[in-house]
Order: sequence, then structure tokens, then C-alpha cells
Amino acid sequence: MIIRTRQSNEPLPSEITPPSVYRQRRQFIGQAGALLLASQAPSVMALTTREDAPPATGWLANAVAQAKESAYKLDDPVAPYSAVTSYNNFYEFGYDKDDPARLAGRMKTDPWSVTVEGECDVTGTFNLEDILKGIMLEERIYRLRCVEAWSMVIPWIGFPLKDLVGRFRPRSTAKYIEFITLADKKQMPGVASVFSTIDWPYREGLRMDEAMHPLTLMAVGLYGEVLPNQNGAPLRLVVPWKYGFKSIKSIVGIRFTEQQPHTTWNQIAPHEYGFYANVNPEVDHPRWSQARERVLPGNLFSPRRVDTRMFNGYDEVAPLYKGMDLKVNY
Ligand SMILES: Nc1nc2c(c(=O)[nH]1)N[C@H]1C(S)=C(S)[C@@H](COP(=O)(O)O)O[C@H]1N2
Ligand SMILES: [Mo]
Repeated sequence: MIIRTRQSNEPLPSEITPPSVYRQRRQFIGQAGALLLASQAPSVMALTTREDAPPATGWLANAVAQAKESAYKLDDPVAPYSAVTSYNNFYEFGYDKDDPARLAGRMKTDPWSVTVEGECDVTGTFNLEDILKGIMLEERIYRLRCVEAWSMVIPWIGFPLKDLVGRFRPRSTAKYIEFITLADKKQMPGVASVFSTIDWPYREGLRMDEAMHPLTLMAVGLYGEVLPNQNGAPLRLVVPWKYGFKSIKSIVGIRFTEQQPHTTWNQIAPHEYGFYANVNPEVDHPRWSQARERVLPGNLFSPRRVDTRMFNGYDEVAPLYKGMDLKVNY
């Protein structure tokens, strides 16, 4: 990644979460069922939302608005909508953190289709609407830890990837899943740029058991709304225990493969970015430490620095890597 340290890339101090910008209601799921704390007003719509949101329109917005709360929450406060949507990595639109918010608006995301191929019985090109038919959307509040040593807590709307994978009936030969992002020179200045060092399209991949893990999410929204283009509209992956670059945006292709797929950052710099890319405070990037992270948005006067946790705190994925040396398979 291209690491810039200059101040203009930082969210402004004014972006430090004012309580009016978001409401976060916590629901604790007890063993006997859902239990709402008395202090939290019960409501039909208890997603994390922002008060200044424009009214939603379109079939996807309607689907997102039906999403349910889930038990996937964090105690940490969510990053304000303004930070989540203005400080982005989406190199198809440029290298600077504010390029995606400035330039991704022109990307056309409806209609959208995804081509599914490889080691599965059901292949073809499917409209997003068909892909989402019958799928239950839910809110999941996850921490996103970028390999650049910053993190943000984001309230996604999505569904477990495993719910989608099953529909394509992968064969026993399917050991991995590869994901491919749209690469359209007409809509994406970073893809059109002659200075780009990335071999487009952006690609990522997961081992099949990682893809089937209940934490692995396909997101179509955040903050109770459809994904803004800069966050990877209309369909992106979110793998919370891995560095952010695994969470590929604006997916147009899914391929089931027998061999480990080639992935974008791993191909560019294999000694810096591994295929697994599990968040790991004990394995430093060759050019910087991964032991700590900056929680965004920071405060100009007191940047919030915290210890990075193994698997970004999602310990339940540890069995996936039993017997593997994560210093070798970084
Ligand atoms: N297609 C594509 N997906 C991408 C990237 C990208 O440049 N292109 N950047 C990745 C990186 S490095 C991070 S940290 C996350 C950022 O997601 P966000 O902007 O929604 O916070 O997207 C990931 N997905
Ligand atoms: Mo990242």
C-alpha cells in the first residue's frame, strides 16, 4: 500500500463522533431469546442509522431497510458515517484516501450482475436482484483493520457469504473462491491511468472454509443504507479477521477454484502481503509494525492508538488455522 502520513488524509477533528450523527442501539441476545435492555427503546427499526439520511429509493434500498439487527456487535463506538465514507481505499478511483469519495459517484451500480464460474454446478451471470432474492439481510458491526495500521468500526448491512455459496453448489474440487472487481476504464480513473501499477481487475480470494465461516459477510449496505459507491457498491466482501485489502469491493465475478487464486496485493508485493493476510500483531509488515493501530477517526490532539489483537479480536476463527505457522502463512 502507499502509505501517506500527511495530515490532509486524516479525518478532521470535527468528524469525531457527535452523538447526533448516529444512534447505536444495543441488543443483547440472551439464551432465552432476544432481550432488550429497558433503557433502549424497543423499535421495529433499531439499525445503526444517521439522522440526516435522505429517504431511500430503489429495490436495493428497500431490501436494506428491511435488514434486521444481529448479535454481531462491538462495544466500541462506530465511526461516524462521514469518516466511513470519506476515508477510503479503492484504488480503481485513485490512490488518495479522498479520491474514491470524489470520483466513485459516477460508477453505475444498477443494473449489476455477477458472473459465477469454475468448480460448481450452477454457473452463469446473475442479476444482483436474483442473487439477493430470499436472502435475509442483517446488520453486523465489525472492526475493519487495514494493513496500513488504522481501523474503523463500521455498521454493515449484509448476509453471510455461505448462504450465497451454497446456491452455486460447489463441487468437492472447489478448494478456494476467487472474487473479481469491476474494472471499467470509462468509469474508473485509476483503472484508466497509465501510471497505475496494479494489474486490473482487482482480485481477492479465500480458502473455502474461510468463505464458509459464519463471520464472512457479503455487504450491500452500511448505516442502514445502500453502500455508497466509494465503499464498494453494490456488493462487497467483508472478512473482519483479515486485513482490509481482502475485503474486495464492487464484485462482478466469483470463481470456484482448485488452486489458490492469484490475488492483487500478493502479486504486487508477495513478501509484504500474504494470501492469508490474517490480522496478526506478531507479524510486522516489512516496512512498519502491526502491533498497534490508529482508531479512526482520530482526534488531532489525542490520536487513539490501541493494541492490535490477533485475528482483529475475532478469536473464533483460530481453528481454521490449526497446525499452520502464521508467521510463514502471513
Ligand atoms: N476493488 C477494490 N477493493 C478494495 C480495495 C481496492 O483498492 N479495490 N481496497 C481494500 C482496502 S486496502 C481496504 S482497507 C478496504 C477499505 O474499505 P472501505 O473503504 O469501505 O473502508 O477495501 C478493500 N477493498
Ligand atoms: Mo487496507
